[in-house]
Amino acid sequence: MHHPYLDLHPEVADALARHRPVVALESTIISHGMPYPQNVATALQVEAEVRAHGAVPATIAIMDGRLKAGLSAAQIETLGKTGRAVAKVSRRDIPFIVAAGATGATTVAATMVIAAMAGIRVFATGGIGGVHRGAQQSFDVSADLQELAQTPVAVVCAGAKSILDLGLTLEYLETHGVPVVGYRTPWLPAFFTRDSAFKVDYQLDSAHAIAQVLHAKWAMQLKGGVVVANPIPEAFAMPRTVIDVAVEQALQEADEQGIGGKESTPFLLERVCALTGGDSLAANIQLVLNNARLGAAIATEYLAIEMAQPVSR
Ligand code: PSU
Ligand code: MN
Repeated sequence: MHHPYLDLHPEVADALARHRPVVALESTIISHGMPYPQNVATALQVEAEVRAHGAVPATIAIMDGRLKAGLSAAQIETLGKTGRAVAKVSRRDIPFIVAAGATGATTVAATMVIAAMAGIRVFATGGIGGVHRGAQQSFDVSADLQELAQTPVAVVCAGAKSILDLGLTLEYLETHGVPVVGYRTPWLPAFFTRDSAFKVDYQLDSAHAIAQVLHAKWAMQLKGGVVVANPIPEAFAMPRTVIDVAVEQALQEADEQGIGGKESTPFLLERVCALTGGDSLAANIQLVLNNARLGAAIATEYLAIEMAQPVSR
């Protein structure tokens, strides 16, 4: 799909033109979600994993004012090495970064916007933003949730981190008509752990079953996306108590330092990572790879259904 502000990487353009599966990947996780150099290594490994499972990766970012679907390894290196000095771009920020000719790492929300522009329907990442704890006072609700309410992209994630209020996040998604699917689980995974105290709306056990729901939703022109929650592989899951202690401390530090707005999530991610040491980083990397594999499978199944019964746009 041609758009004057958007550059498709040749490999992505070719895949879309030939109706081959494409999986979108975000870049805030690279610049703001993991330390260098593991962030770059992980981003490249995730792309390789998508390829190994039969789809083409399209890592999304804004480079020098251009929206990009598909990056070179050098561009991924730049985003990872520059780290938090790269602008964190959510929906509201996109036109400012473009107008300034600047470079930005896209959140789940902004990645969905650009993926939809490119005609990409499936996106894999680590965790989505959500309703923050204490949102009753702070009003801190990630723009990711509102994006899921309006933009037709399926987001494969490992649930949401317990830095968030998972119950309120589910309530918000329900209000806005966004379904949460558990892949082979009835529980909402909480990123580092395979389950939480909350149930998902629907459990589906195959990529094909998920693709059928996506196709039905969009064929009926029901707007918005779907959250596909894929639990972290058992071998890499972390003890809940370890995570809980780190999250509590990170939240307290954020409160003491008056961290708010768009700084809140990157601050909490960094503190939880630092407080739990290398274990949580290793877990984080593995769950993203796991989501890349499921994303590739869903994109493949979706395309097969879409080829037989095109969604009228
Ligand atoms: N959760 C994670 N890792 C991440 C993010 C969230 O476990 O890297 C990033 C994603 O890019 C997500 C963004 O879209 O944080 C949400 O930021 P905010 O809460 O400011 O909307
Ligand atoms: Mn926020």
